[in-house]
Formats: sequence, C-alpha cells, structure tokens
Amino acid sequence: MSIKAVLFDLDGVIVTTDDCHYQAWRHMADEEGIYFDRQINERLRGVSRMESLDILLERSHRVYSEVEKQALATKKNEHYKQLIHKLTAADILPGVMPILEELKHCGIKIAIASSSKNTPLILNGIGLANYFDAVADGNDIQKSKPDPEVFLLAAQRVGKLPECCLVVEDADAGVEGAIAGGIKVLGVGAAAKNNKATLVADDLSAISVTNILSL
Ligand code: B16
Ligand code: MG
Repeated sequence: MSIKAVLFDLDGVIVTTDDCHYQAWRHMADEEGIYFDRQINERLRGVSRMESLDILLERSHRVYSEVEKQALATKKNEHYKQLIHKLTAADILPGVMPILEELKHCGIKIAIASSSKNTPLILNGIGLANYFDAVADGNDIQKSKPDPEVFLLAAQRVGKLPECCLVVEDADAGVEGAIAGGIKVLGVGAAAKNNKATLVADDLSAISVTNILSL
C-alpha cells in the first residue's frame, strides 16, 4: 500500500529544539545537584515532560513529592520557553522545507505528531502554524511515545489508515511507537542508527518523495 500521509515528529525532526530541552534540563539538574549528561538526555527524546523528569530524578539522592515534581517541571518549561523564544524559520532543520513542499505538491498529506505541549508555540515561531494538514501533540494525548497514540491520532486527523502513513522520528521511543501503531518509520538524526526503522537517513536532505513512495 503506497504512502498517502507523512507524520512528522517536531523536536529534532522539523526544528533544532532538542538541544534547548537538553540545556533546560541541564540547568534544572545543576540547580538541584543532580547528575545529568547527554547520554541520559538521549533517553528523554520523544518522552513527555513528566516522564522525562522521572528519568532525570533516577540520579537524585532524595525523593521528590508530586507537588515538588510539578514545580520542577514548570520551572524547566519556563526556562525552555525562554530558550525557544527566539526561534525563527532559520532554525528549521536541513532538507525539511524541500521535502514538505514536494510532499504537498504530490498531494501527500503532512501532519505533526509530537509529544510536546509547546507545539503551537514552536510552529508559530518557525512560521508553520497553518502549514500542516493536521497537528496532534502533547496537549491531545494521554500516553506519550513509545505509545502509538499520537501517531494514530495524527493519521486519523488526516483521514488515512496507519498502514498508508510514514512516521519521521529522531527518537527511539518514536520509532517504537510508530511500529506499535503498525506505521512505517523513517529514522533521522539520533534515530538514524535505529535498526528497527523501515528506512534511515542522517537528515531529510537525503530523502525525496521517490524514496518515500518506494516504501
Ligand atoms: P514539552 P517530540 C518531545 O517532542 C521531545 O522530544 C521531548 O524531549 C519532550 O520531553 C517532549 O516533547 C515534551 O515536550 O515539555 O515541550 O511538552 O520530539 O515528540 O516532538
Ligand atoms: Mg523528536
């Protein structure tokens, strides 16, 4: 069955915000005296804010109450929003605009499928708020990646069956979620090393609609 819709992850696929997440978590961890590094940060890709905090707190020497955890997550998000405040179209990753334009030109639906509750803010910043056929994000779902919920919702919102869709992901959790939803997946960036992905590429500049339609 040929691909009729492509469901794009946001952070780390469309835009460079993945490093801003790292900087904001790093700042919070330093303030709390909790060890945190880029290797631990890799486990946070695609995972919700509260689940990310739980991973980070694995290295803490004390137990945090739910109220304290909410406060830490809010503080991290406020810092993160400061970091992404100046996002512009210049922060869109290489190859993204050409493939989006080509897909539109070929009549293939395009959607965002992101765990981030900041999706509207980010899309606005990079000038793509009204560009996609559908958006499904962290504000719409109960379970974040590796659960397939956000991908299945995005597929439903563009009116296509999961088996006619392709997910584009930079997170292993996202690759896992797409597979769990019965959706083919292109791994880019950090997920370019994921051998469970249907197809991999360092970034989207290596991918054309012909590659996608041949899946
Ligand atoms: P927020 P994606 C994910 O976005 C990020 O990869 C992940 O690091 C982050 O924790 C999650 O969104 C929630 O983000 O705190 O902005 O709601 O990669 O699924 O687009
Ligand atoms: Mg991502």
